[in-house]
Amino acid sequence: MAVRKTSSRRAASARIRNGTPRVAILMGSASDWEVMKPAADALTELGVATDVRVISAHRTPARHHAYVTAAEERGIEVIIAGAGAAAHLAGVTAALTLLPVLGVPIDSSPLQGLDALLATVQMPGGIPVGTLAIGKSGAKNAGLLAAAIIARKDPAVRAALARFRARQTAAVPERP
Ligand code: AIR
Repeated sequence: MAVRKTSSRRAASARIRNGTPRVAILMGSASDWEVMKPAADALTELGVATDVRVISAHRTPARHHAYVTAAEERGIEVIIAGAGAAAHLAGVTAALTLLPVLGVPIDSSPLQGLDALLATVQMPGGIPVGTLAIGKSGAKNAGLLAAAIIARKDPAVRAALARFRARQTAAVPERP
C-alpha cells in the first residue's frame, strides 16, 4: 500500500511539473515499482510527464483493456509495460493499441527475469514490442527510449535528451 501511495504521489507531482502525461508506465504489480521507478525518473528529468499505473494483464484484464484502448485519445504517445514471470502485459498492450510499446522484463520470479524476458521479447510477427533489458537498466532505458521517440517531433525534449547525454559523458572519469 505504501508503494502504491508513493507511485501515485510521484505520478501526480510529475504531472504538475511537466503537464499532461505523454508516457504511460504500466506494471503488473505494485511490487514492480522499485524496478520500474528509473523509467519514471528518467522521463521526469527530461521534462516528460508520466502516468504510472498498476495494471495486470492477468489479474486486472478489464482495467487493462479500458486503460490501453483510451490511452492514445488521452494524449499518451508511448506505453512502457513492465512485468515479471509469465509477462504478457507488454504483448497484450501492443495488441490493443497502435502506440509504440516498450517492454521491460522484471526479475521478480525464481527464474530471475529470464521467463519475463522470453515472454516479452518473443512476440509473433505482426505485433511488435520493443523489449529492453531485464530489470532497472531496462526500465531506465525504456524511459530514455520513450523520450527519444517523443524527441523526433519535440525540440524541447530533444534538447533535454542532448543535455542528459552530455552530463552523462562528463561524469565518466578518465581514470578509476
Ligand atoms: N504479474 C502480475 N500479473 C501478471 C504478471 N505476470 C507479475 C508482476 C510481478 C510478478 O507477477 O509483474 O513481477 C509477481 O507479482 P506479485 O504481485 O505476486 O508480487
